[in-house]
Amino acid sequence: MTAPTRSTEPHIVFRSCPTCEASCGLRIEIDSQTRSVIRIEGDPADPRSEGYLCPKAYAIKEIYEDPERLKKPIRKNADGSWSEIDWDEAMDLAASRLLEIKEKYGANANGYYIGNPTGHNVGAQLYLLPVMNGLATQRSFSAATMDQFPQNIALHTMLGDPWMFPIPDIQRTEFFVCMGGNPLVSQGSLMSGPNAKKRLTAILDRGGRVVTIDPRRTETAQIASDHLFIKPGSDAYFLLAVCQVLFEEGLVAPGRLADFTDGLQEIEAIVNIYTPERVAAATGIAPETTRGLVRDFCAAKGAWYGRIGLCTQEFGSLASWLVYVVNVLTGRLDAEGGMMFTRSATGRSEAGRPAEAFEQSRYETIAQGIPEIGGQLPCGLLAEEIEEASAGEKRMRGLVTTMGNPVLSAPNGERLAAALDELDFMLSIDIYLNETSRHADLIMPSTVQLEHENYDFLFETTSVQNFSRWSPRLFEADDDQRDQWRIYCELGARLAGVPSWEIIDDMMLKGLLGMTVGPDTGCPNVTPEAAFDMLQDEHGPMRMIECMVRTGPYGDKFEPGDGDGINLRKLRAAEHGIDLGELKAARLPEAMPLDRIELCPPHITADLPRLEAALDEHSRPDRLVLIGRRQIRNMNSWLHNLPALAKGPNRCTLLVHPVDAKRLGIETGRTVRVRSRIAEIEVECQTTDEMMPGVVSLPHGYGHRLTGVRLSVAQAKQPGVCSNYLTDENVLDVPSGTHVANGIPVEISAT
Ligand SMILES: Nc1nc2c(c(=O)[nH]1)N[C@H]1C(S)=C(S)[C@@H](COP(=O)(O)OP(=O)(O)OC[C@H]3O[C@@H](n4cnc5c(=O)[nH]c(N)nc54)[C@H](O)[C@@H]3O)O[C@H]1N2
Ligand SMILES: Nc1nc2c(c(=O)[nH]1)N[C@H]1C(S)=C(S)[C@@H](COP(=O)(O)OP(=O)(O)OC[C@H]3O[C@@H](n4cnc5c(=O)[nH]c(N)nc54)[C@H](O)[C@@H]3O)O[C@H]1N2
Ligand code: SF4
Ligand SMILES: [Mo]
Repeated sequence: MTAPTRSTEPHIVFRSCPTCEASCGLRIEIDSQTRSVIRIEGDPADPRSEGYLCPKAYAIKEIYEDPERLKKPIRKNADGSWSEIDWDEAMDLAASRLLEIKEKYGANANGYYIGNPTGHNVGAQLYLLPVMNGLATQRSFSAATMDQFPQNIALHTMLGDPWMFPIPDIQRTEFFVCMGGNPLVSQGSLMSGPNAKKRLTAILDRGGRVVTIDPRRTETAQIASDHLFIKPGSDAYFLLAVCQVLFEEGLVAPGRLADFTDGLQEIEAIVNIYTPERVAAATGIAPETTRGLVRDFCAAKGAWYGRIGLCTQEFGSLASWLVYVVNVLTGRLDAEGGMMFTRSATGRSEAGRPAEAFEQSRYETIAQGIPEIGGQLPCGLLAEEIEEASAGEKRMRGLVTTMGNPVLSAPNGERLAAALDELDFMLSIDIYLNETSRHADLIMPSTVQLEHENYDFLFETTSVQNFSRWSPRLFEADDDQRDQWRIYCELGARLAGVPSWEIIDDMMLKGLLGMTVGPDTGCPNVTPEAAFDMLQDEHGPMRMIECMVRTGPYGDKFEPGDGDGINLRKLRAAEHGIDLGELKAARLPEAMPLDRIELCPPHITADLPRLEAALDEHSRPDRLVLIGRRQIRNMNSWLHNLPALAKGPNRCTLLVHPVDAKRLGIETGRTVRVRSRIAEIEVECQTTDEMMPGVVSLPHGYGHRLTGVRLSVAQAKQPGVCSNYLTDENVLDVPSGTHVANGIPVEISAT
């Protein structure tokens, strides 16, 4: 039942949009005969998106149709040209080269980099393990260290689960503080909910306030009730001052959280010296403004939220942690209208799950000895780990990049591009011959979203409303295409010397069943063997999802009959998804793995001296720093080859405040030179008072005019320049090893 039968009539299929976290419901008219999409509209019957969609809804159609999308593995010839090869040959080549490197130089001579679309593809998430186990290397890199990793670290050390994100209850809040996020463009991150504009406007309509704190007057700021400019990278100072005011004015009121929170006295001692006056020069926010905001927030039912602008900055962990601290001190964590926790259908936030110990410094990078944190190494250090000149004999010689484009997305892409050519072997699992995969020896493409089923596995844990959603496959792929999970499973089997991928798949499923059904589990009336036989599919990710959903909090527990519980059959029949209701309050402490909230985790507070030492530098009035900018028609680096999304004028422009522009002698339309410590680029300038003076902004994900890429639309329509050539890979948020993509010191001059 996974594919629609081939009918001659055009017909309507419903699925969720896999392009951003919002996961809007789409109503798609298709012609199965020609395997083509006729029309995409918002699905009015989707309980979450109610018909909303954004221009990127067309991405799935255009990716599916893109003539430059790869469908078969291609291998690089000695002269640099590419030839298609079959899957068996491709798998043999990849496994033999990676194993050869492992045998000759040790497991750590291989490494991998995992990119963002992983989060949008359930098969990719569930089946990474066989590849990771097969490689068994410590050289693990991912886009996380350019993204949410500081939040993972804060949650891991405070609650015992790095993935237990508190989500703003924007449906009920009366006072929403949004720092370092632009939900009108991103559609909400770790706050997944279609139509952010409608949801935020509703707060204002019910008499509430939306306060954005951002160095740019963003699209979100323009509909908000209040906007405060803040100097990039100074959020931790500001949030310490917020806490100082809470204590000074007797506004600390953790409520029921006090019963299971440690560190309330410690935080008071920490924040004591950070008066709004002391940090005002660093933040650019007047002391009375800070005090007024704190008083108003405490007087209303509020949620205080921070996102990527608070993560990928010099003090990302401190800032991310302090957002949670503010919510605890004001009793807003785990409370209605505050920051709440989802209860996912796949059972990943249930009581009783064990705390995964927070680990760090078990090993280090070769070149500089930068410690591993939570199993990750900073992704911008990939290059030096590969270079013979930096890492010598112990360098990385084999690399797998999958669903990622680090040459554009990670710091210092120019250095990375050169380093990739030093590798003995590189495999890219990607659908395009792009800035990163052009360096590979072999590219394995997966099917794309319309060619496989999906389940919103990650975003049911980050949604502003509980839901469970399966999406159908719309078109059968060609016989010789492979789903992402199959590629992983097959590669994993070959790396492990297991005769077939089916064995690996069954082993994984049986492992899962062993933990979730049988005596001493939530499903005591069924044995793992019996449950195995009851599953709908023969293989693949939906089998695992079926197991998780049936054993999860809303599941049928493998009980006979057609009770209220959900199962895969019901999910597959629910073409608009299943609404599981509003987020519920008071899930703590049961739903967190630690017994008590650790308000001041030593791993994070150890970074406070670094923050204190930087106060004078941040207070300097003459700093000029660069921040990023997301745009409606982009998704990081990879939608620029789609005609509908690439049209229009050049979007890769440097925004500069008119006062700065005048001082620098530059103006709109002029090409200007931007120099950071590591590089210099030239880019078109656009002046606007949206920017805070002293701050300039450039979007990331551009820079497509490199030789050897097969992205003709992107190259012709939106080539842009790569902002990450300016991102210094050696400047890190210390507790998380996350890179600093916001607040990069730059110099600007006319060309
Ligand atoms: N300066 C700056 N840099 C940033 C950021 C920033 O704000 N500023 N943001 C960071 C963030 S948050 C992120 S998440 C990262 C993203 O970093 P990456 O994940 O490295 O980059 P993407 O551009 O998302 O690349 C996605 C890749 O996946 C491929 N792909 C897409 N769909 C499929 C598929 O179905 N199968 C396969 N096999 N491949 C597929 C695309 O062709 C593309 O090569 O960028 C980070 N970089
Ligand atoms: N259209 C579109 N949607 C996307 C993406 C996309 O590329 N395009 N990417 C997706 C991904 S991978 C992610 S992770 C999410 C991210 O989702 P968001 O976090 O909402 O992303 P941004 O729009 O980058 O918002 C970051 C904001 O932080 C501000 N900022 C920069 N530096 C600082 C600082 O030091 N302090 C403060 N307070 N603010 C600062 C920036 O001006 C910007 O407004 O979006 C997702 N959605
Ligand atoms: S907001 Fe996100 S999920 Fe919704 S249509 Fe646009 S890209 Fe798709
Ligand atoms: Mo991201």
